[in-house]
Amino acid sequence: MADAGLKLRTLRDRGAIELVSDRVFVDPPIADADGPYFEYATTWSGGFVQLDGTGSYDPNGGAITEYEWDLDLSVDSDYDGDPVNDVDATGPTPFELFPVGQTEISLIVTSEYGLTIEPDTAIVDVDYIHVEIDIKPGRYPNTINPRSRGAVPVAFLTTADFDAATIDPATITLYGEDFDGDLVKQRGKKNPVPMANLEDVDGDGDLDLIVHLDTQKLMDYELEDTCELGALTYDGFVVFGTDTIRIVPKK
Ligand SMILES: [Ca+2]
Ligand SMILES: [Ca+2]
Ligand SMILES: [Ca+2]
Ligand SMILES: [Ca+2]
Repeated sequence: MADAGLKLRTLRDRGAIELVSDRVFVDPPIADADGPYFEYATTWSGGFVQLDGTGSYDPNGGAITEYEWDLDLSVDSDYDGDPVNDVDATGPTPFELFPVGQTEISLIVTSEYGLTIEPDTAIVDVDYIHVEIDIKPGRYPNTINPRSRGAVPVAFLTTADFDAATIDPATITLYGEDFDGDLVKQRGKKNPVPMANLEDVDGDGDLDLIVHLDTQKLMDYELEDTCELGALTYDGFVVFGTDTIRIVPKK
């Protein structure tokens, strides 16, 4: 008996008994992945999103000691056969790159008393700023003569949700291409600037952006019936719009 009592005290002194009883009796911490998250893309492929797991808590008042995020529940990033158990990011507020589209993520947390039983999930949505564009403003169909040495005017329209003046004309390009504005005709020899100006092309009372695309540079690309154009806003977010074109005569 003396031996048993001594053993119990020794275990308690080493923390082993508290550890066992905590696992059995305390409530697990609650993970809060927050969300849904939405951000505009800053490249054609994605954008950075600030996650916030600080709503997670331990009902016993313990500190949260670990945050483990799986940043895509459809991707098995640690190659163990399970797509929902990855630790892709840690910490309460990771700032992470997500692809364009919707991604489901999850968070589990560990407190000084235990581990989340159910992970909390959230949706992360990254998208372009979708804009209305009008190739050859006010005219249809939007015919392009591939032998023309001139330019194709394109209007980026201002709407209730979007101010076309926020677009940097020096970045206008085709979908998937670098935002180097190479497509836009330049004016001025010494310090060339893109041919772009603000005017109300659709007569709705707000200023739209008109740019002039170099027809020959446009013809360097394999264009079909749809022209997909993009640009960056001055604060670095991707805008995207499409319009139909008809190339006549055919090359
Ligand atoms: Ca995963
Ligand atoms: Ca995995
Ligand atoms: Ca048109
Ligand atoms: Ca307008």
